[in-house]
Amino acid sequence: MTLRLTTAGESHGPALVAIVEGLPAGLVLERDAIDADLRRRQEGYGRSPRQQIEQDAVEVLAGLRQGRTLGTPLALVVRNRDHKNWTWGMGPWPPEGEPAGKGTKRVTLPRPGHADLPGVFKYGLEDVRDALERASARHTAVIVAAGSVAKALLREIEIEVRGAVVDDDALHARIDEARGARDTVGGLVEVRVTGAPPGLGSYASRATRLDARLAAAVMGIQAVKGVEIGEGFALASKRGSEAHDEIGEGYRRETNHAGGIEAGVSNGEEIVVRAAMKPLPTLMQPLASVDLQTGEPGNALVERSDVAAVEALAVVAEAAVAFELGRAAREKFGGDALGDFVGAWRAYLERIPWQRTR
Ligand code: EPS
Repeated sequence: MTLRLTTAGESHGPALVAIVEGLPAGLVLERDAIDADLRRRQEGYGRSPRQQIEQDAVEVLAGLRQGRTLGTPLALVVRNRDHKNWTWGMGPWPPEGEPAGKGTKRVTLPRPGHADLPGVFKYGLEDVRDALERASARHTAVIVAAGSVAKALLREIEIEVRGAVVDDDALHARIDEARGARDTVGGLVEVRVTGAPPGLGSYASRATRLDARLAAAVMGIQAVKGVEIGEGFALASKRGSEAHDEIGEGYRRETNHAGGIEAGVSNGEEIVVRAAMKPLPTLMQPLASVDLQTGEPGNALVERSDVAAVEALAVVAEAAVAFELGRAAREKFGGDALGDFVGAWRAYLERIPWQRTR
């Protein structure tokens, strides 16, 4: 038993879609809780005016009846309100009538740092828009919706997941300065998971290691260029005696250099994942590029974009981590009905001598 997530959707297409497979039957989902997470993602400082157009809300098309999961694939949709301005340029079928609205002109000047150039080469495209639309971080809206569902599942076994920007008192000032300079900024976020028991994930293979899975899930978010677990890169310059967390009463640790994961398996301490976001690549003062149609030098595409999305990343990384934790929990505790899942978790906690609360 595992959780699976499949998503689809372009930034200015009709909607974003997520299908979550592997949820137990009988899990109560609250629309308001999912919508609250979607709003948190939109609220960060430095976002583009696009966020005033979008008021993200989840629609459920399958897998849920009267607020309870059926144990069948859960289909989630978040509509793009902006699509009404792009119906000619971004409709799924060949457009009719004269070009109107946005996205009607071919984009040929790839932005350094975005999907534009590698996407065009890889897929044999003539219009950069065919690459950038799917690569856009707009996609993260459905990651947050799916993560919100995973958080509901994790709460049943008393696991909480919370993302935040790493202490950065000057973040808003940095964003204002960058906006003034027609530039962009990145930043650091951290996700903390409390209540995870020891034993999630496995050292049995690369693909089952919890740290590898968390890193892949977080690195898979747009603009993330670095991920670390616990003290991560700083551990490289420590001695073993300073780097490892001694085992004490109740098999608990006083320190948490490892960030709650040893050998790819949760050890019962808080799980700590950090991510570094690069400055966003759409610049109002564009960098140099080369025109794909003429081969001549030119300035990269300039279009409406965010100055920063670090606060949004904290919410998206929280969702990505929650989904991976949910997946690891489904693998460990299984069960078709929610009660089977929770019962297996209780039985496991009775079997191990780990002291759950300090
Ligand atoms: C993005 C560019 C901007 C962002 C978008 C991500 O879109 P637009 O060009 O429509 O203003 O606003 O993020 C979202 C729409 C969102 O909801 O997060 C990009 O190029 O990745």
